[in-house]
Amino acid sequence: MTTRILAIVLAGGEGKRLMPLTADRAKPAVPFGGIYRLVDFVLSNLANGGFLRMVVLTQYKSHSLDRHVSRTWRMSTMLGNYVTPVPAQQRLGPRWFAGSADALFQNLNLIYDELPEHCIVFGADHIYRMDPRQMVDQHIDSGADVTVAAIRQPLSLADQFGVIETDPAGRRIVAFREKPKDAIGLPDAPDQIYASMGNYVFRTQAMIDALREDALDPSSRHDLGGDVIPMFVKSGGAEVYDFAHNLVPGSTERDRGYWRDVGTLDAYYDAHMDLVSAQPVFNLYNDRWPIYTGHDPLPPAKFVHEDGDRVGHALDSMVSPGVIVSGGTARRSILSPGVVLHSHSQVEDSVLMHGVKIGRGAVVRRAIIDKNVVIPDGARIGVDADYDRSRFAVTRGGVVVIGKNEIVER
Ligand code: ADQ
Repeated sequence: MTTRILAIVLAGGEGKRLMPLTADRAKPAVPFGGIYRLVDFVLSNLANGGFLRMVVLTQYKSHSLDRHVSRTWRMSTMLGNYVTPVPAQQRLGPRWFAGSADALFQNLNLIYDELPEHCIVFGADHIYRMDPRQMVDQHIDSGADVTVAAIRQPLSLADQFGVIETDPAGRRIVAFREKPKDAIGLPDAPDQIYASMGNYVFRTQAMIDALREDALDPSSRHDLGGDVIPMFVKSGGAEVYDFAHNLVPGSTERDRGYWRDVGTLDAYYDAHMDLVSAQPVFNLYNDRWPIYTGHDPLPPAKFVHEDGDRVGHALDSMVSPGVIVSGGTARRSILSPGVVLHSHSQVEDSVLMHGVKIGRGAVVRRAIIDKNVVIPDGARIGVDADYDRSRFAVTRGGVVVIGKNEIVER
């Protein structure tokens, strides 16, 4: 089955709402959970499902994304398998992709090369486990032109998603509105909507026809959700795949159906907090459906005493290789590779990215700190809201965010 299917991962999103984390990297390259990058989740889902021919369409600030994908996702080509990052090549003129549909249109040559019967087109910005085989099976059995994966979400978030209405049987899509401001709830749950996950399976010829038609339309924004999926809805060829039915090998009832769109800094932060609780709602410890990644060879994490009475320790936290907790304390936090906590430092409810150094006696609470930032001895972050707001980005939810090259003064 898999030889007739090409997987295309849309990884060109700019991720403006994740600034400053996307100041010099593409959104799918944003680190997550200490050792991963966002793109690892979709690629792992596809690889675990046996879809081993993948192209990753990149665009904005794609250097670290390209490097990560080519280094980590190198596969044996002997069996015809590959994961290839494809940068925007301006094949159709001196312009970048206008939107996700234009990104596909400009890369139709990849499809003509492979001649797959169906194309999986998945986004790269989500934290979840999904067995894509179950969606593909439904798509092939139903004969739909496109199948759209969907999940229930709160009505209050309707303007961030493609909102789907189905026929009474719950399969055929009768309306698809991209980010509506006036959505109403579902008949059986007035505070919920049925949201597109931005994951699609297309019959290839139907996709090519729709993309060509869209390309000729001067009023189109060339967006899959905004322009192309509604075309399929009109012709009656769009079906929904209900993510609630997806069962991933090794998953528990508790983490079944977990899916987070980490489009905003608060959502990104919350998804991390989902990882660190003692009974995490998203469990990374499932060796039947591993999330693959790659990082530098580093020694194991180390916890050391300093000053006699200070014992370096971490509780309800994820601690990556290369971390040294030297007489400091971490609680409910993510410590990425190479993080160092010096004596008497306290880190709570925080996400520390690669190589962050926390100075002696410093306090860090409810913060996201990007790569290699040095927090000086005695500094206090997340303690005094006015101080934080005068110096750093602070999210609506009150999380302090310190970008990659910011200098933090004491
Ligand atoms: P958004 O995420 O807002 O909504 P978009 O910004 O187009 O839509 O991103 C979709 C995916 O395509 C992301 O993975 C992004 O990285 C990628 N992408 C965006 N522009 C691209 C480009 N020019 N080239 C290559 N890749 C690009 C979408 C759907 C909604 C759905 C939500 C679910 O449009 O209907 O509800 O995803 O999160």
